[in-house]
Amino acid sequence: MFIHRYPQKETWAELVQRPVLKKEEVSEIVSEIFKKVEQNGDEALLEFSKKFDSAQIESIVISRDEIDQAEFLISNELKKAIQEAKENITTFHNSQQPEIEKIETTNGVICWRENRAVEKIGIYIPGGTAPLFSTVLMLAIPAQLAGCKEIILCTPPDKDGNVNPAILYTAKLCGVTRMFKTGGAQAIAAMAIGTESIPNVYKIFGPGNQFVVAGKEFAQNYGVAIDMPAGPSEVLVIADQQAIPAFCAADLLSQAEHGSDSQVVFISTDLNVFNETIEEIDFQIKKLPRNKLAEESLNNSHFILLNSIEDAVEFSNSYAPEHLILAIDDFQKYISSIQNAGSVFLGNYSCESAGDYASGTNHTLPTNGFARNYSGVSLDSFVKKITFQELSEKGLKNLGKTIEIMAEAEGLFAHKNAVSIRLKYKK
Ligand code: HSO
Ligand code: ZN
Repeated sequence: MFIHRYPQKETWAELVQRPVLKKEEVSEIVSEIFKKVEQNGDEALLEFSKKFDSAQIESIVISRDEIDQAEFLISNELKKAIQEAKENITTFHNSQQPEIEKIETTNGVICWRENRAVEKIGIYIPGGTAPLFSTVLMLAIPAQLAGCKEIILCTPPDKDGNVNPAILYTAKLCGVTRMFKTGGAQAIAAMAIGTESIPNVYKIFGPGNQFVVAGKEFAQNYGVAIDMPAGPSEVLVIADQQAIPAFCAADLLSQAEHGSDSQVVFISTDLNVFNETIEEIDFQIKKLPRNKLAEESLNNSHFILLNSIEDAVEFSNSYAPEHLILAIDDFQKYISSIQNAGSVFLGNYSCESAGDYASGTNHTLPTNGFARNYSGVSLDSFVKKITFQELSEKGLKNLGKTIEIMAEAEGLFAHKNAVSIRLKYKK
């Protein structure tokens, strides 16, 4: 934990840096994996499962039966919770459906845009210690609302060849059309290129380790789009004198437990809250099963005392956190000053976990400073917008001269003629 007491503004640029990962080695491995998947298809995926997941599986296709059995392997309580989260996420994302508005830009010239779903999308869900079935909700729900026809899911098997039933249950509930047992960069390669069993898709979504992240970057060479560039998960908490240290500590730990590379930043304008939050972290971390990961991530985290909330917001804007928690009294006053953040949590009761699971907002958000230029996943991520226009004869008469003059000035006489020929036309 790095503690900074009232650091000079000149030092902030250094504090907002994320650790830079060495990419070359990973890129080489990923490019080899893509080659193998391209050459050997399903066979390559089975081999990679043996190598990377220590799983001996016969098929990468998750059978109907396996999917249908999943609901009997999870508790009714969990099913109800997933259902409730699904409702809120559906409500929020459905409100993002656009209304088509036809605009008459000038007399007789009508323009509008219509959404069309990306027809085939792929969702990647990592395996490992935390089975992120909540990410299935965050990706499959808007995909289905947008009208994506094919929604496939890849997730790695455990060493017994099984996939977490909560992932399968949630995927079925949210309209995922086909599911496959394959993980890592090879799963990304399969969705980008296609294999005997896995259809190639047009856009790939979902989190993962550095191999998955590199795989998604590589997939773009195959004409596939990705949700956004990725990095480790982050939270920045701003706390004033009325913040509750135990809450702040819990929020910071909730992010820190994601992984040893999670980024956690705490800023306070109040010395007591600052010190007590640090004490609370020491106290709460002991009880966490994932305390080793949380501890490692906290070792690299910044705890900063600043003079004012204005300064804290300025710092946060230059850090551009994935999640920003404003545990401050008068948060309304600062909303318009927040320039760069993935998702913002207002007041003492808005914990990040709410957005991670069930309030309705999406938890797939820009990390690594990309909140400066990217939005989180939303309904828009699953559609393209097509523009339409209709000019009447009168419309072209109105606009024709303008187009002709511009075309001529660009030296493009065929363009000019496409207008002139119509203006001269006698029926
Ligand atoms: N905080 C993570 C999302 C997540 N948390 C999933 C729990 N499950 C990245 O925004
Ligand atoms: Zn989380």
